[in-house]
Amino acid sequence: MSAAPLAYLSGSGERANTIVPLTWYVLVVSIVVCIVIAALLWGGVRRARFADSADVAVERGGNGLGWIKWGVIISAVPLAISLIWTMAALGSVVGPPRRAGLTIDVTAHQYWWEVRYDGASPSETFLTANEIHIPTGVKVLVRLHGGDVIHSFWVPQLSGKTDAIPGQINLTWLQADSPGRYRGQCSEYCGLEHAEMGFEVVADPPADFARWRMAQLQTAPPPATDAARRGQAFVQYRCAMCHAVRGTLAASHYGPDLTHLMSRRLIAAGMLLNNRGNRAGWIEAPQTVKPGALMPNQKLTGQQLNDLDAYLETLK
Ligand code: HEC
Ligand SMILES: [Cu+2]
Repeated sequence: MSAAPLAYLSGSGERANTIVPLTWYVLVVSIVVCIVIAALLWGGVRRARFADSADVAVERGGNGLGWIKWGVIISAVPLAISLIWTMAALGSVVGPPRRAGLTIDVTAHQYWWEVRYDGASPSETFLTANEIHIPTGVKVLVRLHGGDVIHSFWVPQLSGKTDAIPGQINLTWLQADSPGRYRGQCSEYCGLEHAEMGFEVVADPPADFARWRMAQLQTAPPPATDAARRGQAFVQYRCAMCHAVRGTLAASHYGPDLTHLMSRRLIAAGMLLNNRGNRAGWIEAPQTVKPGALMPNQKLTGQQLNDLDAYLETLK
């Protein structure tokens, strides 16, 4: 498995720290309920088995109302606790932060995530995909857009789920206490590759985040070798109707922005490690790797693949 686990029983930020204890409470109560019910059932079955043989006439048993009364009282208490707790937890995490340190726009597409960082001017704006960088300790407002159908944005260790709906902007927020990679996942069925619509939130100390942001702002460097030059020409001719590489003629935002492809740990929305073999396999036959993804198989020659990768490797 190439990705960080989709852990949801531990939290790593203000929002998750509010939600996770509630998750544990409901989990423990559910387990206790299962055990108690199973024990009662087992007891009942045993008693029936050891009762006298079948030829004894069925008798009217005692009054069962006591069981019902106590059953209701005993279940009402943990249910009421979880109701009140849920409302309190929702109340404290649901609203957007009054003062967000950073605002980003995330658009959910079948089956990947577009991430947009806006700056004071258009030249400070850039796009990336499937890897959301945030500074630690900062409340990050995320504006969620639906690119095609309804998706849902979920990073269990940092926040609850929020839908991304076409034609509407939903707000959620992230805040990570400690640096790390936190796995996220689309959690609203959106089509064939819904299960492979993952992403990662990368929390870095603010200075590292600032460095990452500066690096992302750079346009792609001009290719330095013949192979890379051929690769770039090929990208502009074959991939440019769907992909952008800033600083070149490729400028479509139908698919992920490839300007800094090599800065990402994973490709194909959290599915594959970003290494040479996986990149080649993906570009050659995305429909084998991720059937239903909106990138057609490219049917390339070995030479074309080599040139392409020689170029893609310069996109740091
Ligand atoms: C018809 C549109 C289309 C064409 C043409 C296309 N792609 Fe894609 N590409 C996509 C889409 C959509 C995705 C996202 C797929 C997913 O993850 O579900 C993608 C994903 C990728 C990724 C993974 C990016 C990431 O960060 O996850 C790479 C690399 C890539 N394409 C390279 C190429 C190259 C190189 C070419 C040209 C040889 C090409 N693509 C042609 C639409 C296209
Ligand atoms: Cu989805």
